[in-house]
Amino acid sequence: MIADAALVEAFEATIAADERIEPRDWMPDDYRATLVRQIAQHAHSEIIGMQPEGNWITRAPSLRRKAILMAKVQDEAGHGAYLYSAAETLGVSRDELTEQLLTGRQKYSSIFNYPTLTWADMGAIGWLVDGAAIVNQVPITRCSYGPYARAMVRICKEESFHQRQGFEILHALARGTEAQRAMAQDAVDRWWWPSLMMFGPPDDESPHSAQSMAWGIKRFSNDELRQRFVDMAVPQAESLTLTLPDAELRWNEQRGHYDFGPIDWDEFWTVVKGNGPCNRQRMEHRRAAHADGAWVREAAAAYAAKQDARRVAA
Ligand code: FAQ
Repeated sequence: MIADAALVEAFEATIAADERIEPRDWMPDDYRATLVRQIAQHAHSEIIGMQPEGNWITRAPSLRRKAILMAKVQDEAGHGAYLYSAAETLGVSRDELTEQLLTGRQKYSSIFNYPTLTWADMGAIGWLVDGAAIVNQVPITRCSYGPYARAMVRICKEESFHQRQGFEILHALARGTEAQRAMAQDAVDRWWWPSLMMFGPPDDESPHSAQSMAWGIKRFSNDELRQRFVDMAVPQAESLTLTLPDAELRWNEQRGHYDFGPIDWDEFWTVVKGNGPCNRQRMEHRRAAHADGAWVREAAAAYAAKQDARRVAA
């Protein structure tokens, strides 16, 4: 009992001092569970997030565009791998996490349940989806859990590059033929609102925010980060000479921020509950990829066992 109180006190002192909790440290069960939930959801998002863009690798308009897109999709796989490793430091195995995704017990980001209909969607995903991801993730570099914070440093650097390449795709299309420009505008029109939804429900309907902020897992609320993203995107849209599909979007001198129109939260929850345009397709694809990869996992395990046996014999 006395030891428990000392452990709680040490944990709280670390959080209060804005220092990092490391895997060896004692932590409350709920803190651990919250981190597993968020990091796993984040990792699954990176892996499922490879599908919408993977869809365009064979149809990229030039060799240069194809090479860049392939590198981006590979980066997302890498982000998934770092994040699964960060989650494993909390005592869950990668197999368990994969199982939870495949059985629908853990989530992935709503955004990856929308279809990629044209090449311009590669631009809109890079600019808006990676842009929103950066705004959300830069504060996580200061998350109270060390392995998650450190994983996020490299991830954010790569996401910044992704965002620029998306912007550059749209920049080229917006200055291209009339049809290319229309394609760019259509992609932005379709991806704008789902990108705003990425930040999660409004603060007064976000069950986890208050506790996650008290623990230093989240540094800003969902609405604060959403506003930061809108403020960043509006001038960038102007420089692209594209419009954002919101008639209520305007600068509010008093607030020092852009006002924006209401978000369709019914659409968000429909997608989160599994009934978005591509939820079933994404999960079927993920399940098939997992089954197809069984022989690779078996071969890797057999090779590792052989290496271990050699080491023991030596
Ligand atoms: N989608 O109480 P809150 C990327 C759920 S970026 C689905 O506010 P929390 C890069 C939430 O889980 C995308 N579900 O929850 C990339 C909870 O449900 P639960 C990934 C959502 O955790 C770019 C419930 O709603 N980024 O992959 C969503 O405090 C391009 C109540 O919500 C991250 O995961 C949503 N959008 O705040 C890859 C960032 N929002 O679990 C490829 C890290 C909320 O109780 C291509 N995560 N929910 O059943 C976070 O910052 C937080 O988890 C939030 C949600 C802000 C997403």
